[in-house]
Amino acid sequence: DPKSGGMTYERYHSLEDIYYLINKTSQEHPDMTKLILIGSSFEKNPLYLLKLSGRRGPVDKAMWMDCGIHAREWISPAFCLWFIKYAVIFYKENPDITAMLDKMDIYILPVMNPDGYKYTWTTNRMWRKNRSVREGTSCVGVDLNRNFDANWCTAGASSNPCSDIYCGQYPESEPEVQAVTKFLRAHKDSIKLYFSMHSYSQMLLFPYSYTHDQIPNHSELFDLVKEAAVKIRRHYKNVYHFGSGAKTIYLAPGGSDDWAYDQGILYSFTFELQDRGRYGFLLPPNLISVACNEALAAVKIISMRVLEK
Ligand code: ING
Ligand code: ZN
Repeated sequence: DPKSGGMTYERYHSLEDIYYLINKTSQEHPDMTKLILIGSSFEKNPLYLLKLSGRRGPVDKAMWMDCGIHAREWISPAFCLWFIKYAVIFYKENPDITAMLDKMDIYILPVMNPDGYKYTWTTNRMWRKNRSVREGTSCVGVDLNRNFDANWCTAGASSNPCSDIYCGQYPESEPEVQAVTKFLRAHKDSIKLYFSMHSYSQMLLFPYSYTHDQIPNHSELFDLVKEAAVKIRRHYKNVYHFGSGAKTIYLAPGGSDDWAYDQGILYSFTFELQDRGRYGFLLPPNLISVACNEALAAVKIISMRVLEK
């Protein structure tokens, strides 16, 4: 249990602290980690990816996880940091994380939207989008989870730059989305699993969100998220809803998991972490550990099942 493993991540961290922490982790564990710069944000903040690997030779499988697409969803970057810390502490201690790191590389992007995240710390705690500006409007920001090239800007997104679900001027117009899609395209043969972490509402979602149509392996993914939700319910007494995005939450085009799925990453998920609305985006720090532990349990179950296939 990470609580007994010296996890001191029960607080939220500023962007500067997050850069410091992932840099420190990579220096303390050079045998298991590699820091990769995949691009930079609109305001030129770096987009650092941490690659986690077991102490073994090269493997041909990989998993991707991004956090912090949306600025105000603070539990999401907290989860990526929690996962990184858990992996380096419990590799060779916990059988699941050991199997995961022995069989695949894990790429983690702790903050996909650094400009927005910074803005929630300094100016507006409820900011969602990135901070890009363009000519012709005084409104700022694009919803990065509407900017992927997946049925872009149809029902469930907005072409109004002032909207919180603004899709941008064209698909992949945003540097943060460009950096991620470039990396995923270059590694899509090895990446078998895609996870995107959001909050709130406690849901385990999979494609599609851009249409009510079912994906070909719908029942397989349904069984995976169901097993994860049952585990969370038993172990943590918390209810997570599950299913395809369009049916479970709402119609939303241009999302990252739908795009990843259509690129051929057939195990693609979006998690909505705690809570169900009591605190919403303002989840208090004392709830970070349970929120992260239950999400970790879900990531483990799903990825272990996929590795068995
Ligand atoms: N929810 C997601 C959003 O971007 C989602 C839901 C999931 C959309 C998958 C598209 C694809 O609206 C939050 N809380 O951001
Ligand atoms: Zn979100």
